[in-house]
Order: sequence, then C-alpha cells, then structure tokens
Amino acid sequence: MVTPTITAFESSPDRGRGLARDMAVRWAFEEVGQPYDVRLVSFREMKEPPHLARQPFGQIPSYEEGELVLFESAAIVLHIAETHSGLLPDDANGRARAIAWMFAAKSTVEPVIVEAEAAFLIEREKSWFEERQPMLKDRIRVRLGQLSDRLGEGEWLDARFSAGDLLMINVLRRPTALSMLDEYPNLGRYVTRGEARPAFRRAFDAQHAVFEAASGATVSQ
Ligand code: GTB
Repeated sequence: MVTPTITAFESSPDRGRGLARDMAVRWAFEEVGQPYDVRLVSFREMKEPPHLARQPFGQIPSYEEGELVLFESAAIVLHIAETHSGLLPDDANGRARAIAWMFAAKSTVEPVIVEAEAAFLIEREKSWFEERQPMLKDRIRVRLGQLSDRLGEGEWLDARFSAGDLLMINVLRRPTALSMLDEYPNLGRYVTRGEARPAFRRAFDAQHAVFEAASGATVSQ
C-alpha cells in the first residue's frame, strides 16, 4: 500500500490539544498500525486551489493514497477501518453496529456540542446569548444522558473497541462536552479509557509535536 498522506494545521488553533479533526484520523492510523505522512497547511493554503482540490470546503483533514483523494474525517476513518483490521468487527452485524455508532457520534452527539461552541464563538456579544445558554446546555445534557444510559458500566459502546468508540471519544473530548462530563462519571471514565490507549497517545504526541515545532515552545500536556 502507498503510504497515505493527510493534511493538518501547520499551526493549530487548539494549541496542540488534539481537538482538530486530524486527531481522529491519526488515532485510526495508529490503532491499525498504518504509517502515514502529514502535509501541514497554513490557513491561506487551505483556501487555495491545490488544497480545495483535495478538500472542497478548504478544511483539514484530507487524505491521499495513490489515486484516492478523500475528505471528511469520519469518511477517512471509515476507509481506514474498512481497509485494515482492528477497528471494525469481522461479523456483519457487529460491523453495522460499529458504523451506526460512528454516525451517532458525528450526526447525533456532535451537532449539539458544536452548536453551543459556535454560539460562544459567534454570538457572545449578542443580546440573546445568555438567554440561549440553558437551552443549548440542556440539549447537550439530553444526548450525554442518553449515551451515558446506553454505555452503563460497559467498557466500550459494543463488545470491543471500534471506530465507533474512536469517533465518539473524539467528540466527547471537545471542551464543551468535557466540561459537562462530571455529571456523567461513566462517560468520563470512557474518555479516560480511550485516551489511555497507546494508539491514542501516539496520535496525540504526533499532533502535539507539530504544535511545539510551530510555536518553538515546550508545552506541558
Ligand atoms: N466535517 C469536517 C471533517 O470532519 O473533516 C470538518 C472539518 C473541519 O471542521 N476542519 C476544521 C477546519 O479546517 C479544523 S478542525 N477549519 C478551518 C476552516 O473551516 O476554515 C475543527 C477545529 C478547529 C479548532 C479547534 N480548536 O481549536 O479547539 C477544534 C476543532
């Protein structure tokens, strides 16, 4: 297999906390033992034709492997999971359930978190900002509560760690969700379990090293 190349921020606004969306892709590569290259892009380069040809929305990450060019972090993780063993169960039903959890992470849990974060970034100065806060937080609480109920005391969302857990834990690591996990101790433990995986640590360290190199600083994790 040709070594795949992904794109990532040359200088990530998350200050190396592993919150940008290349993190899930790096983690997936590490879980399956697939080496990869990274092309770092600046904000200007992300909006220029060569990058737009890889990622039509001018975002990171993108993925190139020979003739194949992909975008959307979840689609890239699914591609990695489908072409390597380790992130999807072998049996068809288990595989379908793991993919359902991938969709749940990205289309059921993440949107309520992103909505609250977008309000903070875009609407902080607006007259309605404070008034909307309880509603936005409640929408997150509903989803986290349902996820917490389903996980219960389980280690992972299904019998074994899968790409569904990988994406769900990535979503739960977003600062707004993380700040609410005290209310759901089992979800807090779930995130900690994910972060303790050697593959997660390798992926985290790799993106953190990019931030350190860009800032010229040594940053404690
Ligand atoms: N749906 C796409 C995917 O999953 O691949 C979304 C990709 C995306 O949002 N990429 C962001 C981007 O390129 C970077 S990760 N943004 C630039 C742009 O749109 O112009 C999002 C992100 C950025 C920073 C933080 N942070 O600092 O905490 C967290 C998440």
